[in-house]
Amino acid sequence: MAAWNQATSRGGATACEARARTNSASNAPERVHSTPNPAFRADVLAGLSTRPRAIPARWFYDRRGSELFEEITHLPEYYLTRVERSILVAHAADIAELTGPAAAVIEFGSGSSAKTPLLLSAVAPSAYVPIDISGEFLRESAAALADQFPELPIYPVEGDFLHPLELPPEIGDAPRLGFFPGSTIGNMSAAAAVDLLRAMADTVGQGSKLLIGIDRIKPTNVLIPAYDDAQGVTAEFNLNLLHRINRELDGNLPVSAFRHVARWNDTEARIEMHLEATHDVSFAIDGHPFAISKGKTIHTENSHKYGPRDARLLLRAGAWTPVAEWTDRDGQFALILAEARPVPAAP
Ligand code: AVJ
Repeated sequence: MAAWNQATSRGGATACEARARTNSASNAPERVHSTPNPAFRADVLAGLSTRPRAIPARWFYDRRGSELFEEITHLPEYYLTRVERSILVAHAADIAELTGPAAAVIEFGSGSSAKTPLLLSAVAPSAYVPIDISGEFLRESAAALADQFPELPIYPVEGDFLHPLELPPEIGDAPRLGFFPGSTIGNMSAAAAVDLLRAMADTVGQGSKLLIGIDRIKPTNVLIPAYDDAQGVTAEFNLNLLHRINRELDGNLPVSAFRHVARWNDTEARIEMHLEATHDVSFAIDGHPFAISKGKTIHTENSHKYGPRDARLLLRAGAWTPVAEWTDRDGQFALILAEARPVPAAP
């Protein structure tokens, strides 16, 4: 572990826009699976009309997509989840020492993985606040965690954490520990990541901490298979986006005419996923006609990777001061603890 410097300042709470709705774990109805989502429709129609064609990666995660992603996390080639979890296990005591007891753990994205219980067991929090845009996932993961941690107060917040959110007043003035595992930040451009980090700092407030998982740059013979596995699960995950368009947006995309492509973009330091047309295709979505020629792609995901200094620079740009960092023995993945501190104007 490397600890650069530690401060104990705790600042005032947040001034937030009220974009969130807090609710208890069991009071909302199940979302109907195929409810037309106007934002999805708009992103798909716009994304297929611009060049290069691109659809935001967040639309991967319908029910089927989330199942496939869960399957990806168990693949031998997909080291990220396994390695991040091993870092959490190996350094749980160090993390707990630096974060202190009785913090309110604020998770950005509701923790369906095994990582959340690991953190909660390690830091003995006073409350757990999962934030997710999907009320359905939120309720499911909150219910699962409530079984495992019957004494822990859980206050789910349904909302978009890209914007500052109001935290549940029940957490009081407990110190706040943000948790953003999985290198999800890698899906964003550097500019969008900085905006997100600043929104997170606004949500949790000055003096709060953030434990964030960030995947590292590494050789392509490791990176490419992680995003193009031998069993074809990642290909299915990528192609599910086209199935989802057909299911939810009244599309007739010929899914079998597309193939999954994962490539390393060295200048941008990212893995890109694309869906490439294997021959000329034409189709319609909700009555809008489209054509894609053979060899052209729909860009579906970026997964940015960061060297040690890159990651710390990103955090600083996003108003977070790195405090400590843990990696696995091969330096494949980093867990970084940072603190929201005002950036001095000079020098
Ligand atoms: C959940 C965004 C971290 O980029 O590694 C996995 C998603 N895409 N395989 C990643 C993903 C293809 C994943 N994140």
